Amino acid sequence: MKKKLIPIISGLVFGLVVAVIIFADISPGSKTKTAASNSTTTTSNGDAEKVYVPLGKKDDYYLMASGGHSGQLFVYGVPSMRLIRTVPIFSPDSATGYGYDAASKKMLGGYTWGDFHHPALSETNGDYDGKYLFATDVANSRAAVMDLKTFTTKDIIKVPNTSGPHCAAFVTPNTEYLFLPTRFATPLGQKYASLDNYSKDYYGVMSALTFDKKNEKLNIAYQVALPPWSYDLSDAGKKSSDGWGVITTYNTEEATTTMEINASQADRDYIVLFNWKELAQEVKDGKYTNVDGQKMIFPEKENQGIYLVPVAKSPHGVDVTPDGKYFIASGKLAPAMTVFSFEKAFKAIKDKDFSGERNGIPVLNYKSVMEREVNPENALGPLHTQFDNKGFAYTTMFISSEIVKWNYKTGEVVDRVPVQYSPGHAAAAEGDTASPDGHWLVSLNKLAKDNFLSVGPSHPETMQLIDLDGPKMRVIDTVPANPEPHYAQMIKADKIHTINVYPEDKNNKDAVYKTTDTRIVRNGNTVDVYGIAMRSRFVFDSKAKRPDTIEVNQGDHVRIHLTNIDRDEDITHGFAINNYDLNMEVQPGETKTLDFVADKAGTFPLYCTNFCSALHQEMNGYFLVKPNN
Ligand code: RUQ
Ligand code: CUA
Repeated sequence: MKKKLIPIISGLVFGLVVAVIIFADISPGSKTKTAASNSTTTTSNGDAEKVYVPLGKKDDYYLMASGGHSGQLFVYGVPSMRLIRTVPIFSPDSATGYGYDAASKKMLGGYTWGDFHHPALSETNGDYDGKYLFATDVANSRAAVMDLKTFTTKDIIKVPNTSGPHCAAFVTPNTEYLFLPTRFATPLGQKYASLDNYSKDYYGVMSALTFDKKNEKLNIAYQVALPPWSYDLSDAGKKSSDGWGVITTYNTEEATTTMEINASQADRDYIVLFNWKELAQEVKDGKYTNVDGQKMIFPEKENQGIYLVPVAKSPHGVDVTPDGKYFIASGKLAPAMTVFSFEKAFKAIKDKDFSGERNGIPVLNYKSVMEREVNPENALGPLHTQFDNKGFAYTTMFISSEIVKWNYKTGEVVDRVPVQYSPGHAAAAEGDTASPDGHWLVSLNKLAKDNFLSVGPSHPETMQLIDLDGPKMRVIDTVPANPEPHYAQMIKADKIHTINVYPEDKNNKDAVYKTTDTRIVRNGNTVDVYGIAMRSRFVFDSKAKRPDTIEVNQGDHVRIHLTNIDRDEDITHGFAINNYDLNMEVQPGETKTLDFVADKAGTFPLYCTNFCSALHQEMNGYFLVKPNN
């Protein structure tokens, strides 16, 4: 009797377990096992400790997350996942006055928004060097550079002949170049051309930018008029593949309407494999055409360094392995990661092992270059791959909402973990350098759904911190993220050396460092104010009856130069003119200028917008504008 009961009881228990698992599977946001995985996302107390960074201690890593169509960069600390700073890059920002003061207003070039997808940290020998961060704007075709000493934008360049540099920015191992291939094809100079002549008149231009460190300026070295396809993601070769770059393409069908269907017809698209050292040599040898002042290479005319590698239809991400030996394309529409060998590609190029050509560009034989195809069971929508220090790759699965850990040398899938939900990119610690750190992976998820208190029909995105140290991946923290981190890079904190205070700049004619040097200078209709901000007052003219008042005539061109002479870290002052729609911050030691026409007559209080001292509320004065008549 007893013997018979045991199987019945164990059968019941088994049934219960199955029921729990099934229930867990259908309950959204479940924190237990899902069909997609044999890992769990359950967090325990030990996990809370792992992400807790006590007061006085700091995070180990900076996570630099692009802000998508906010045009900004979001800086997080890892493992705490705290948002530390928002750095405006492509959009004006009321909090810092970015886009209001003369220098940043000029840099923004009149644009009011940007769409920032991929940050790229500067590199030395294939490792992040902690000096600069590059950004590109899909919306208005710009590139920018941010200085990591101050976390401020230093230069923005408008890139001509370019429509939506989505698949940038990626830097070469010693930041020789920053490549910007574009998402949309247009005629050169974006001139008018009928879509009926798309294949003939349209191009997908890739730009090669250089960065002049001394002057902190971006320049365009040359451009390449690639076929009118969409260029999606890119990466630079390293070590044995240094000198090469890879770019995924879609719409090699050259569809001009209903892209969703028409750009997904062909079974194969391509990876563009190019040698930037050879392209630079071609430019040096004068093998280019001048297009609106740009050195344009037309591959069908002067091609030595560009090849096509066939890849499963509509690929998205392409990532070079840390050893520089392989590049991995992810399927988007094909549920596979395809590993290609650089060495095999170089041999195919040498042997002219081509299967044909497109637009004069040789197509390499797929079989000769492909190393392996990896299809994890039921894993759908692979998008992007990151790496650790143990030879493992981590690929995001957008449709099946998980991260797949696999060995790129054998193709063996070793672990899978569900994420909530629909990851786009992921960022591993130093994850796309020549020497990744391991430890942490952050999954950048496009949908939050039921993760947080509801804020209406639209929700934030989420970032999930995944612990890579144990035998299995474990999701140990989920935080809301500002729309929309397309990509992020994680750099070791001790590589970044910020300054505490801006040093005195004797060459800056706008700066004043002593109250007695403050003055208001009139020159015809132009009024220059050389003022200072200090705790807790403004001084515009120390000799005046009211040193904190500026008085001008209606219609005057006014330039207010303001130097913050507080030499204490974090004592930032603001300067706003009430009802004049003007504001800027001035960081310790910094000088900034507001440049405007005083077209409105009246009495306008001016005040400090950044809480700086116990008497911050008293830090105000008047801006008086005498009417014309
Ligand atoms: S993309 S979610 Cu704008 Cu980097 Cu792939
Ligand atoms: Cu200065 Cu508040």
